[in-house]
Amino acid sequence: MTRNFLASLLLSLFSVSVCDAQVTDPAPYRPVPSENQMKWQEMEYYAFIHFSLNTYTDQSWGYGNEDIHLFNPKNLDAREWARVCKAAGMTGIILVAKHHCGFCLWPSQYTDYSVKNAPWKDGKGDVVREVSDACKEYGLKFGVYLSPWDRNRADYGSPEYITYFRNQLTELLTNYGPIFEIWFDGANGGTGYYGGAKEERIIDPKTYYDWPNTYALVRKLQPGIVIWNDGGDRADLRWVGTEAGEVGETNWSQLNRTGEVSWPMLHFGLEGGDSWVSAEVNTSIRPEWFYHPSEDEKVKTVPQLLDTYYNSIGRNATLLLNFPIRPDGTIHPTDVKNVLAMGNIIKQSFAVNLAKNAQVETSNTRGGSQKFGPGNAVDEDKNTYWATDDNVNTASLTIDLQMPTLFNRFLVQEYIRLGQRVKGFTVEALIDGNWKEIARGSTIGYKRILRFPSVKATKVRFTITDSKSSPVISNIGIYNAPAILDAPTIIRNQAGEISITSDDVGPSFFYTLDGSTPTPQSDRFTASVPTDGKVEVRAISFDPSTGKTSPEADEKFDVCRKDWKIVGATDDAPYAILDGNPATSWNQSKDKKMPIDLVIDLGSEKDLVGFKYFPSQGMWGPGIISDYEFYVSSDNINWQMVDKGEFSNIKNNRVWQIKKFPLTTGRYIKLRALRNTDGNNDVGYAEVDVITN
Ligand code: FUL
Repeated sequence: MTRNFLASLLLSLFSVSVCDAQVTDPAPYRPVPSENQMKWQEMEYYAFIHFSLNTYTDQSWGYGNEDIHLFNPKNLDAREWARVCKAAGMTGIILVAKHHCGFCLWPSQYTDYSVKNAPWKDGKGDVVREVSDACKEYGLKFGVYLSPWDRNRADYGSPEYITYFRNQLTELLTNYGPIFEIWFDGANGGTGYYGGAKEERIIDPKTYYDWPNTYALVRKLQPGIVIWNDGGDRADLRWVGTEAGEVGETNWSQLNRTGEVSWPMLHFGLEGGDSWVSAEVNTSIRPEWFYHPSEDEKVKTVPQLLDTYYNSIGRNATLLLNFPIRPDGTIHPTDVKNVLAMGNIIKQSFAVNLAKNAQVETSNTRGGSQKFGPGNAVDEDKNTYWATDDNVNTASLTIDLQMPTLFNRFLVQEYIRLGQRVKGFTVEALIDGNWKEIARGSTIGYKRILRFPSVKATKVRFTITDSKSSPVISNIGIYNAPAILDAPTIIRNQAGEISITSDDVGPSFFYTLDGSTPTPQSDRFTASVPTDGKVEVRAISFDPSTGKTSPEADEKFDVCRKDWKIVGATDDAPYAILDGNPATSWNQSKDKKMPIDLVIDLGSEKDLVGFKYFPSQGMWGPGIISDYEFYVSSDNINWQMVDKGEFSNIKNNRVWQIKKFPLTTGRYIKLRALRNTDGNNDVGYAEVDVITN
């Protein structure tokens, strides 16, 4: 190396650094996340654990007078829960320390309604301790759910209860090490045991808990915590408006500090909101939160879990996935199997980043400086980023894959420490010399993952088409995930015709009607299949290009509804209730007042032992029935009430409600709505069905 060359190299290095030093960092686009929110967002995926007296009573919400002696989990081993969570790729566990029934999983000194008076470990047990210890052992973070609503406490509704609530918070936040998140559930006030008063107590969730002081206590005891609160003051995180496992595709990590939060704000965030409030998708691996043996066949399948992953973590949210614990203290093997399989597929899907350290070029780089160069977007270093000049809000970055390469996932992350900016982007692929748009999205935020059918391309062009300020991109990944086939959806319409569909592109479907396992040698579904009477339909999707089959879908249909009539119907609209399609629904007329009846003529006498109600899945005025009575009649004049009760937790989890009653013969059924989840007179139904003997 000559002296001259060395000198000029030094000079050029010097001038690069001088030049880089002159190029200032992009100014933050406010609001920006706090350090606690940042650490929490990077956790991405963690578990919820629901376990309480409800586990022993088969309830969703305990009333507050459940017998404490029921709590005796013979095989509880929190290390096993932690092992599963860790192996599934999760980073933490949030334990429900106290649900609405008031029973405490730790030996609180402020109540007798806790594990200390249960037979488990002769009253010496402490589930909170066991889970926090197990988390430490497995390198997981630990969080707690403490229900503000307490249906056991005599003082609930009075100022004394707030002291009790804060005493409990203090116990949980001082005795169990660092807590990464606290969950204050939104369900608040209503009927309950309340120390024997057995009445309804209404509180104002916004004022009753004096959230500003409660938050101050929480933050003092746990400076590293994030607060989730659906019921009261704006906290650090937000609910996404559903427990179905998805946030809006457009997802801003902002809300306004004050003012009402509407459903769209929960689901999509608020563009331009003045506070950083990120989204957490909470959903259960089964339909309900607590364990119900009747749901052993309803554990989310691997494709459903993957969908949840892409619809949460892939849309700028975190995923809080719930395991309902069984009465013996263990997680059901199906839940374990599915969550581990999901974790494996995620691991495989993102194992090889085809964009890593690839050659990249851009339409604009901030100050032409290497410090903000496009290479930062493909170096897998979360602390470096590609940025454009101020006021350059549209730009593209092209990744050269060097040779035709197969892929089906595009991952992109903004450097959110400087705020969330991007409003729109496209992904194009250079296929056989031609650019083709393969995907597009709106917001990005912390992380956005797009899925599309596999393409083989030599280059990929990522274009930001709209941004609130000059974009700052910390990471881009391109992956080829293994093909996944969803279990197909089976629908039977009122005429008894079966149809089979799925969200996948290109699979064929095979089915059986005789209860046998479907295989690619079974009947192939081509057009709707007529059926009559009770029938079990089992079906699979099949990918001819790989020979792979999907998990099986299995639907049991009761009597055919061909001859059913909705009494009083003047047009076809109410028949959405009987069309077998859970996505369509019908609402009673707006001027009716509770109680509101739906009467169905079954066409002939039937031996009835139960009924099913599937609430409307719609966003607006769905009219979800919460309290009902069910009647049977032979003549539509004399009615016998055969069941009465509540659809617990239906507001947050709009799943099939199945109610059984003693055998009653009749031709007419009447579902009487006494109350809905919004306390108004809206009543809607997606599906109503009967269970016959
Ligand atoms: C809801 C509760 O009412 C459910 O029982 C469950 O705990 C869920 C996570 O939050 O609002």
